[in-house]
Amino acid sequence: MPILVESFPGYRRITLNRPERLNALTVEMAAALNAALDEAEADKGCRALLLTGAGRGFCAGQDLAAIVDAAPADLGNLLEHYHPLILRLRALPIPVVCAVNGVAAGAGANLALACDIVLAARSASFVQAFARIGLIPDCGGTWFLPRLIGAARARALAMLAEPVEDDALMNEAQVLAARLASQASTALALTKRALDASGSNTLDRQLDLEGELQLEAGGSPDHAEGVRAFLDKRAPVFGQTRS
Ligand code: T3D
Repeated sequence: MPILVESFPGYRRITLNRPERLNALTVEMAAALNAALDEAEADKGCRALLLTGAGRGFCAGQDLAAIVDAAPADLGNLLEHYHPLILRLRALPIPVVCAVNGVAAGAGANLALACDIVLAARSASFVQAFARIGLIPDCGGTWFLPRLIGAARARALAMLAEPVEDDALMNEAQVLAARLASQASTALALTKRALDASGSNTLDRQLDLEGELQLEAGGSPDHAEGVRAFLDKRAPVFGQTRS
C-alpha cells in the first residue's frame, strides 16, 4: 500500500508508505493521496488530518527511477496528480498537520509546506532538491517559499538546495559563485523567472506557470543528466554554456 490511512477519534492519519525509497512519490501514491483527501472531506466526523511518512524520511519527492527514461518530458504527473493534490490540501475545510519525521525533499518538501501546520522533528530537513537534477521547484514551491521565509532566503534555498554557512564571507561567496556556475543553468534561469512572477500570482496561476517552466526544464539535457547521475550515485556534469 503506497499510503496508510488510520482513523482516530475526530481525525485521520495518512502515512506515506514507501520507506525503502524515503517515501518517494509515485503516480499510485499521489492518486491514493488524492482519494484519501476526498474521503476525509466527505467524512463529516473527520475534523483534522495528520500527514506523515513511514521510516526515516518524510518524502523524497518524485520517484526518480520512475521518470528516468521518460522522454520527451511531459507535464502528466504534475497536472494530473500533484497540482490537484496541492490545491486540494489548501482547500480542505479541516486543519492539516504535517509531521515531518525526516528528510523532505523536492515535491516532498513542498507537500509539507502546503499543510496548515508543519511540525518538524529535530532530524527533519527540507531540501529544495530540484536544482540538483536540473528542475525548478514545483508543487507550489515558488509560491510557498517566498511567503513563508521571504524572497531572499527562498531564492537561496531554491538554487542551492541546502543551507548556507555565514562565516568567512568572501571565501564563501566565491565558492558559492563557482558552485552556481557549475549547476544546471536552464533550471536556475527558469527558477528565477518563477520566483519573480510568484508575488503577484495566485497559487493556481503559479502552479500553471511552474508546469510551463518545468516542461522546459524537464526537456533539457541537464535534467536527463541530473536524474541519471542520481541513480548512478555520482555527481552530475551539467552543460558548461547557457542555452
Ligand atoms: O515529471 C515530473 O514528475 C517532475 C516532478 C518533479 C518533482 C520532484 O520532486 S523533483 C525532485 C525529486 N527528488 C530528488 O531529487 C531527491 C532525491 N533524493 C535525494 O537527494 C536523497 O535521497 C535525500 C537527500 C532525499 C536523502 O539522502 P539520504 O542520503 O538520506 O538517503 P539516500 O541513500 O540517498 O536514499 C535512500 C534510498 O532511497 C536510496 O536507495 P538505495 O540506495 O537504498 O537502494 C535512494 O536511491 C532512494 N531514493 C531517495 N530519493 C529517491 C530515491 N529513489 C527514487 N526517487 C527518489 N526521489
